[in-house]
Amino acid sequence: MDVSSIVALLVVLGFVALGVAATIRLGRKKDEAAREAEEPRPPAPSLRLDPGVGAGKSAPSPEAAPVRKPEPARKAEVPKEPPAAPAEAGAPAGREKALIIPLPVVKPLGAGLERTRTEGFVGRLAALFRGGTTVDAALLARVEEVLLTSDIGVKTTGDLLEALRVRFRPSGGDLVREVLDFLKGEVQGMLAGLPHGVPDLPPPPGPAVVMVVGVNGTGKTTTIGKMAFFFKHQGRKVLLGAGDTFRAAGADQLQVWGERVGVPVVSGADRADPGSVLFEAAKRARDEGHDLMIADTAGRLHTNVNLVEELKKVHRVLGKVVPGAPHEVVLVLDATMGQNAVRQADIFRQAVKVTGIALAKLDGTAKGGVVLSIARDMGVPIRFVGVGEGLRDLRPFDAAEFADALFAGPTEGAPS
Ligand SMILES: Nc1nc2c(ncn2[C@@H]2O[C@H](COP(=O)(O)OP(=O)(O)OP(=O)(O)O)[C@@H](O)[C@H]2O)c(=O)[nH]1
Ligand SMILES: [Mg+2]
Repeated sequence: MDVSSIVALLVVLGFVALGVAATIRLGRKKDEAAREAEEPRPPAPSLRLDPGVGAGKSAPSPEAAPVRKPEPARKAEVPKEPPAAPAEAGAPAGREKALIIPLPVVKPLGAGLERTRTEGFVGRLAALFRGGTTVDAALLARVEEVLLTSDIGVKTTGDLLEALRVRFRPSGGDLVREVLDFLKGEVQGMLAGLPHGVPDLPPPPGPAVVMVVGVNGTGKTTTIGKMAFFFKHQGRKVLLGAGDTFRAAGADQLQVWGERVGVPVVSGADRADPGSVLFEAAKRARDEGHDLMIADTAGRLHTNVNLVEELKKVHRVLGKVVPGAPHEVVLVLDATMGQNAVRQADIFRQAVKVTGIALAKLDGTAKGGVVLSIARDMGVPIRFVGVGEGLRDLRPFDAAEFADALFAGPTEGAPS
């Protein structure tokens, strides 16, 4: 075979190879098309809501993602809410990530203070100053009456009145706005001295232990559920201990919250010794690598003496399992009780050293001014405020944010 024949043969072989390759590719495309025709197309990507992780001050704007207003639930019922979506349990994977709209872990404070701003002392003060131009003795006397009959406490009443008398000088603008701005500055200053907000818990590996106490019905179990959600999104591995064995269904209620948040709950039988249930819970938290254990406790026993003794015992037991525990004792107060909430706290303060307050039900009351009384008269930092019954309805307390939300306009709803 001469050279030209060999070249011709190679050219022919080349064409044959190209033809075979093209046929194979065409075949694959056909297969794909056939598969697509057989399988239903995935639905167009729908937008999912994700709670995000930046709680508190860094939470995204509430306008970006409206939060459902929860229905009020009857006492001791766990309000219905779908369990946390998988995306809530951690960072979403792959393509889903681009479709997530961040939703704050916590609800904005403004909504929770609406009634205090309109019907409470802020609204009533605004009504007094509306249309006025000067602040005379007669007006100040009426201001005193409003403050004394509100829930801000005697000490705060005296201090605010004195500040208005001595330092407030209207500049001729809108008097209501000027007074509210002045009071905002005063309130911020009054609250500034205490380390409010999320407690400084020992960092992982823990477990850090939080003991939650308070009168029955104030919102302990609900607050624990919301706290578990909050701390889980801070990256903590949370375990709950059902130490309220006195009230039938107390443990079940915590169990429901545990399922909703996606954290384990250690509980005992009804009427089991709360010390032994919480001993077991703390031990499991320690041995299984949880870095936060939150203990629920009874709000009522046969007598207050029993209650005090039981809380003391639980406190001791937690310290036996985890040295230094409990690292935080949160007293849950019911904001709708106003000044009575402060008085009710005494019994718990006799039993254990309360290191922080969670003020529940701020959304359902015009008595939000009680925050000032709690912080100043009790001298205990406010850790969280509850603004509803949903997972996200717990807000780390920030004094500046509180004063801003409290004295923000408009106050048209105020009585005149
Ligand atoms: N609107 C509103 N309701 C709340 C809030 N916190 C709790 N609640 C409701 O208050 C009621 C009592 O709450 P619980 O968590 O059961 O109170 P508790 O202190 O554990 O009560 P006991 O277990 O009986 O001692 C329930 O209906 C809760 O849904 C809140 O921040 N806002
Ligand atoms: Mg409870």
